[in-house]
Amino acid sequence: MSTSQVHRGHVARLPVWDRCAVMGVVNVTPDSFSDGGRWFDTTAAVKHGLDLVAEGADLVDVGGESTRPGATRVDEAEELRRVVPVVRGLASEGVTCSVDTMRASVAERALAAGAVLVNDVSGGLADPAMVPVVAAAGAPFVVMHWRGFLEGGNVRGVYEDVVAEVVDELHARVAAVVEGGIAPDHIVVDPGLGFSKDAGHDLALLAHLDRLRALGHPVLVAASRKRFLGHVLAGDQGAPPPARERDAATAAVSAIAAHTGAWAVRVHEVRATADAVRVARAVEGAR
Ligand code: PMM
Repeated sequence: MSTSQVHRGHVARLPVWDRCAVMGVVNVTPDSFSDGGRWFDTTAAVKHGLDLVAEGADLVDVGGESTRPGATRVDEAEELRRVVPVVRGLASEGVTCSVDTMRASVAERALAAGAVLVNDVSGGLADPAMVPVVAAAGAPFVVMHWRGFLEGGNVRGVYEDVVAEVVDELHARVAAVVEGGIAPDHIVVDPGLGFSKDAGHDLALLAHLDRLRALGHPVLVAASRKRFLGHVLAGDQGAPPPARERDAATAAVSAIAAHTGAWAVRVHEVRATADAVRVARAVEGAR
């Protein structure tokens, strides 16, 4: 087998994987859109994270606030209460942890508790203290494409050319984050599937991941159980299957994303995606 490999980039201070990495999701929330309420208790959440690693997750993303459309924000004390002990528990078991938060205080405390990556769906826009905190910690940072909170529908989801606009807006955001002191080799970009985007937008972005890769940063793809998959599976007339019945479709996206050079995929159900990224790697190796 040849060792030819797609160049997917490498994030400073994180382990190096020779294939697309698998980021397993632990949502410590009562209301996340796809797995809300199931891992709300600290012990159960830590156990779930360890199970995801046993199933093949390379890193585990811990979040305490749902970003579901229409979700109300949790207060800071509650988010800290949810996230920090779970990060501490997983990191103490040697798990590579990221923290999914829009709050600088939560990022800071999670980093102190052992998280090694900050995943901010607002790319630092929701909290002006976020970029300085991440820069001071020297931590890697996920910059997701974000046009604001999703209150009251999808009013910001209007594009003439979704791929060009997302690439341009991410480019500008990355420049701002670098200006704020985060080193370029610490930055991951993410198209933000489903955030101010409809199914057509999400599919166009997946079809053009190469254009995101051209930004020169590793790309994270988080399609897991999202609305656009329900839309694809339902067809034109049918009702979309519920979120937990979208895992096979999620694994299909993982294979496509891995094949197109994504650095990592973020998923709720790890097992099938762990297989998908390994198959993609084997296919690369046979080129
Ligand atoms: N989507 C959700 C949560 N966190 N993080 C990144 N980087 N990219 C995403 O698209 C993203 C995210 C949506 O919430 P879920 O955990 O309930 O699926």
